[in-house]
Amino acid sequence: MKFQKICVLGLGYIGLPTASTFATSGLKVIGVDVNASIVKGLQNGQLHIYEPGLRTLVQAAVKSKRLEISEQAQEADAFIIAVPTPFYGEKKADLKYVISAAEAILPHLRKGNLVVLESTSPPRTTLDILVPILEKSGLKAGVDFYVAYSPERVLPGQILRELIENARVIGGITPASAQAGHDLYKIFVKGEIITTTATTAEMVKLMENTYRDVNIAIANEFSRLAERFGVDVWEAIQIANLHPRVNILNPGPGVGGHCISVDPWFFVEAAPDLTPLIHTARQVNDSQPQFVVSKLETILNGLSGKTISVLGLAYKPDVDDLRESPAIEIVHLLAAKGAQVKAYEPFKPDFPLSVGHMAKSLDEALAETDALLLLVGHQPLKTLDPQAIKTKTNARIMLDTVNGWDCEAWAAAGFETHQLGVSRCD
Ligand code: SAJ
Repeated sequence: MKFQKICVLGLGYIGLPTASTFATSGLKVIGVDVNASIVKGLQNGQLHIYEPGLRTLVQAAVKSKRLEISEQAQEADAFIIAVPTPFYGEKKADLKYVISAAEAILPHLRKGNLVVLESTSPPRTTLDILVPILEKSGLKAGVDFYVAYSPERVLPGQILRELIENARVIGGITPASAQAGHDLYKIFVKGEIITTTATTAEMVKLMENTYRDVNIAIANEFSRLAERFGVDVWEAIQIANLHPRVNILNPGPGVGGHCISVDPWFFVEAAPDLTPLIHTARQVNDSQPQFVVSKLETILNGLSGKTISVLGLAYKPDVDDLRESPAIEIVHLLAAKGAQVKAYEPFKPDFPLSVGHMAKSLDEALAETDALLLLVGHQPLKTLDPQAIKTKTNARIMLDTVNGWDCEAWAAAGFETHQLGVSRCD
């Protein structure tokens, strides 16, 4: 199948890089978002999200006139839906954006078109939700037009490279639909393109993130066991991983972001009777912030009235994304215990924290405090020199939850050192 013009619905972390990459690969692309201020900003070359290299790519695509930003969908050869599938209250998937994007395509759907869903979705969403909406056009899916599911699998911080280089899975509601999807993504994907059924592709996406979540949950549980048995979990994991068939991930203050902390719930919601392991792993990771706060409480002999310098708020190292961040939850738990929080996030120093104090600089966060709590292994935080830090703070206690600091060096600088997953760290 040949494509000249496509319409990408949803201009977030996935839709915007995808639309821009198709445009710079020679297609005419209509990038659609329902948020008027995002549309206006992008039309003027201003981005609402940060991803390395994205600004330059979008500006080049807009300047070439191959990427047009609009609030309205238009007729096109293919439509890509890349809207969020958030979670609400009871850990249930909210498909309202997928539904409204499909409805926005309806008036423009023509024979021979391809519709691709990229949003992470519960199993069977393409068949049971998307297809019935599109068939309200009077056209028959798989006969008059093609439908496929192709999940994004790119890592925030590496999106532009991974979009092109990663293997891509394309699941069609028919083999011809999968082939049409293959022909579309072949335009820029350099990694292998694997075609399969739509429901398989949906499951593959959820399985990848669930596998990672379960692996991190076991690492977090190992960190608790190591503390109980007087072992350094970081050393133990490193040694275990020398086994050729073992690859344990890292413990930490919890699992955040909008993917790994959310996607496993799609399985739990869809089949609660079949998912005790997945459910428990989610609970283990969700309780890790509480574990960190309890550890600090023990170290400080209570938290009430103490001032804690929280270093790092992002959901993972070297990104400015704070969505579902365990660090934010830790701030709330500390405040609930009566501690004063001074938080510092080098990648987003102006974040509007609802409790505690957001320090504009590291020096401000370090002054007048009782303990330093490292929650994110950002490069600028990992490389802090304890000898220099001790001149900026009156705190002499530190707790490192990400194996970011060298205990010996901090102890040599006069700090009482503590690490997650280690019974004694000096
Ligand atoms: N984390 C740990 N220990 C680790 C690794 C990660 O505690 O060893 C934590 C991080 O600090 C973070 C969370 O897990 O809070 C998730 O971070 P991540 O880097 O594992 O993953 P994401 O959410 O940034 O991106 C994932 C990726 N999925 C996989 O690696 C299987 C990415 O490829 C997906 O495209 C993305 O989810 C997505 O959009 O679904």
